[in-house]
Amino acid sequence: MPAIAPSLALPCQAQPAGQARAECRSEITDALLAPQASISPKYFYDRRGSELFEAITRLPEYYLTRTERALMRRHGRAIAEAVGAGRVVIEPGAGSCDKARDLCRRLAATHFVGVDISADYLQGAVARLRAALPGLDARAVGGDITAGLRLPPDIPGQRRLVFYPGSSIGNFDPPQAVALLAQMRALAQGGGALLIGIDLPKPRAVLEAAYDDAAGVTAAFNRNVLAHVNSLIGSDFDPRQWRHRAFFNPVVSRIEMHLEALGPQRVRWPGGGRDFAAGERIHTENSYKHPLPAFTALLRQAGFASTQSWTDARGWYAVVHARA
Ligand code: AVJ
Repeated sequence: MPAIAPSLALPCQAQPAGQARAECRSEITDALLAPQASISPKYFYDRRGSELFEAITRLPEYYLTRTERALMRRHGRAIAEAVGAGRVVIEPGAGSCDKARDLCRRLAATHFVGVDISADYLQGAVARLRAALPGLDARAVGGDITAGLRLPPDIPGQRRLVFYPGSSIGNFDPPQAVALLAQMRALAQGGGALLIGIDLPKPRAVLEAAYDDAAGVTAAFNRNVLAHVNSLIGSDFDPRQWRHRAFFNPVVSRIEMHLEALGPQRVRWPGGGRDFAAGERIHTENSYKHPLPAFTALLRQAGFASTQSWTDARGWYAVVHARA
């Protein structure tokens, strides 16, 4: 499995100190020392990285967030009908819970479980959700669905809806995506379902602009991963010496993000280091753009049966409902 895919384990900052931390360290340094150096995209999201991602979602070029929101509004009634009322909504990577609020209201959901690595931020968001929807039993769970999730014991096992918006599934290579989807299906067994957002293939110029915006926010987001890695492993990357690169790779239908050394770089960390030649790259992210039929094939491989989907007029994005 390429090191670039977010590993199916907790990122460093969520690990307790000690041995796990050492494992994280070597996970990062092993990837940096591989012939093709890489950093997993899960390390984008420190505090600054999360803020930069929020800013990305508001960029004119980054159509994903607003296209998904418009789709969910436009087809809200049909989606609610397909999903059914009175659901237990479980959202991995819930973050601000903004998307969950509209959905839970429409579905008259009974329960909401937000799951996120950064539990502190999530607590606040879930508290706001509770205030907005007083009938909803809303909980915050710190953790990562990819690491095998443990839900509070009083969360009903029936009528669950796993909600995974935002096209985050695109960060995973197809075999890993299937493994993650299968875990979501296991979570929703017993009459449950998945509601997931995916970004679709579209003209290359549109895709590349979305990942290399004119204001340079995505470039700052990409370079910030080096500052985060510095704080995690004690390395001395100079983010200003690395250039943001984002391009569509049509062979595997994905956007790739890399950081390219502006000049020769000597990077050191406790116990090791690496020299990079001018122009050498560190691969930081893949963002797959599966055609809808290819994605439903992944869902079938993960064991999901019937699927129903909604797409915007331009065919840029889809929301898919799949029964577990
Ligand atoms: C959060 C994974 C959906 O791939 O579009 C945005 C992350 N990277 N700009 C995406 C991201 C660069 C985003 N996901």
